[in-house]
Amino acid sequence: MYRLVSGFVSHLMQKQEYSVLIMGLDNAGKTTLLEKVKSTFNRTPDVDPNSIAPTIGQNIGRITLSSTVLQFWDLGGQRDIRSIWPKYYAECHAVVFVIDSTDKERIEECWAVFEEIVRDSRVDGVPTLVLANKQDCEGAMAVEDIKQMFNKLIVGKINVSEGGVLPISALRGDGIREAVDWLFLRVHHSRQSTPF
Ligand code: G3D
Repeated sequence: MYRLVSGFVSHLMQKQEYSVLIMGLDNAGKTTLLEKVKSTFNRTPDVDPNSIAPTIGQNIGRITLSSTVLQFWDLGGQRDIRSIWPKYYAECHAVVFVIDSTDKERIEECWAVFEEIVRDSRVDGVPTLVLANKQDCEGAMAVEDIKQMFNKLIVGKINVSEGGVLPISALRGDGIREAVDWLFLRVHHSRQSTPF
């Protein structure tokens, strides 16, 4: 009887884990985002942005929200590293694609890379959130313009069943809670809603 009850209790206490991939071009602000998510939700001190080095391989961060664990994977964005991204697709529950809103020169490359991700059948039905980062910078592309590009270039062409675009400043922390709330709500309804 004790075993039965303790088994039931530990089942109730068990946290469901979901995996979120953070992708985007190099310099988009992926690692800064991950560090800000960790410091916001784990109440750890902010990391000095100057100490953030380019990602070789991956950075991982976990946060716990009530009975849910979100595990974030910050995959490096340099061209030669992007080829490893697809290896993670089959196991992910959500995709975050970070855009440097100040980098108008690379916006086409950015959408091309994004399109390649969402065209992959392994991310079919996976909630996909585009974050228009660096909104604190003067001259940054407005989120409305980025949404329009998203609608024109992406929606309708490919199957993004659950997509969204939100403005953030990873450096200042603006919009971080809204972005995590968006993910939290959707991972539970994701195609691959079976947690790890
Ligand atoms: P990456 O992991 O996508 O390659 P990083 O990008 O997180 O390393 O960030 C690249 C640069 O952009 C860093 O500046 C970082 O401080 C800056 N950055 C990231 N997010 C923001 C933001 O929201 N606002 C502003 N103003 N800058 C941001 P450095 O100078 O270290 O290259």
